[in-house]
Amino acid sequence: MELLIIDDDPITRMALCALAEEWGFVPIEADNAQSALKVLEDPDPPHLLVIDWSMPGMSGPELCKIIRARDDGQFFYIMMLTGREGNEAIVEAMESGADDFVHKPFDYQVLKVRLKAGSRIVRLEQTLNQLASRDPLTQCWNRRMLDELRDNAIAEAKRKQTPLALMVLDIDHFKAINDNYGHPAGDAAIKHVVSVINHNLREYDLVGRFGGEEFVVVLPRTDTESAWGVAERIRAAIQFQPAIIDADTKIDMTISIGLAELNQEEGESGAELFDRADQALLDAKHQGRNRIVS
Ligand code: GH3
Ligand code: MG
Ligand code: MG
Ligand code: MG
Repeated sequence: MELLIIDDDPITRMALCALAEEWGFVPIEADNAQSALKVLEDPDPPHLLVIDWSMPGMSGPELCKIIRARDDGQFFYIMMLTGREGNEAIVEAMESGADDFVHKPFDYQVLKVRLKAGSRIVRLEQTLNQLASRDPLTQCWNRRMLDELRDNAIAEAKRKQTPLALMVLDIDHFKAINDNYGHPAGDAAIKHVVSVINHNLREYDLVGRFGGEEFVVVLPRTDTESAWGVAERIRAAIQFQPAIIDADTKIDMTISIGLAELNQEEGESGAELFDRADQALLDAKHQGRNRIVS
């Protein structure tokens, strides 16, 4: 686990880095609050932090407050280090948002066990986050999370005046696949579809599992024409690459796709955009399946 060490004193920083490595952490250094905040801007930042109290520029407690004021859902476990004595310092540190507190000069063993305790909490939080946001079968976003990410992407599209497209994909006659091959093979077929979808997307596209065999894909910075190209690649890949279940079982499948581009002029909401794509999916089913409708 990464450990971000924020301290203006190079000797302390070096000592903390050496110890962190010895204790199995991956240390990252910052010599002031500003550069620490830069490190924390990373989309996948360190979640365990050791912060010195007195630093030129911004102090440890001030930095804590700024980190706690973030509203991006990232979790941070903060350990404050200080030479200050007494309960008042503990109260101030923890009121500013620190989770724990160790006096300087610190006892190695005490710091070690407290950082281990912190890393357990970080791991627990990561597990909870995973369970709350991912679909357990396919690991793509669950419905709740995709709705939230979809609405964030739409807000950004409106801000930047960039297009955004949404597709709803549904496996054709999936009931027959379950009936013919059994439920576990059906599950494997669902995973195959997600892997094909993922192969055809960019890093910032979003994939969610909405129902049993229904998926939603959000394509930021994409208009109808480009989205159609993506949809067609996915549709064709599903049709021509059967799901390989085992040495003697291959399942041929097709999918239908409904596609809609965000209507910026009408100030369309995420739910309205989804409804239009879902309606297009219904049309695709009625028109005979294995096709795209927008
Ligand atoms: P259509 O072409 O109209 O979409 O037909 P369909 O049979 O795919 O449609 P329907 O939505 O009626 O059937 C979906 C089936 O998916 C019914 C349900 O038993 C099955 N299913 C839902 N969730 C899962 C799952 O997690 N695993 C498996 N194996 N099957 C699932
Ligand atoms: Mg200092
Ligand atoms: Mg279906
Ligand atoms: Mg369905």
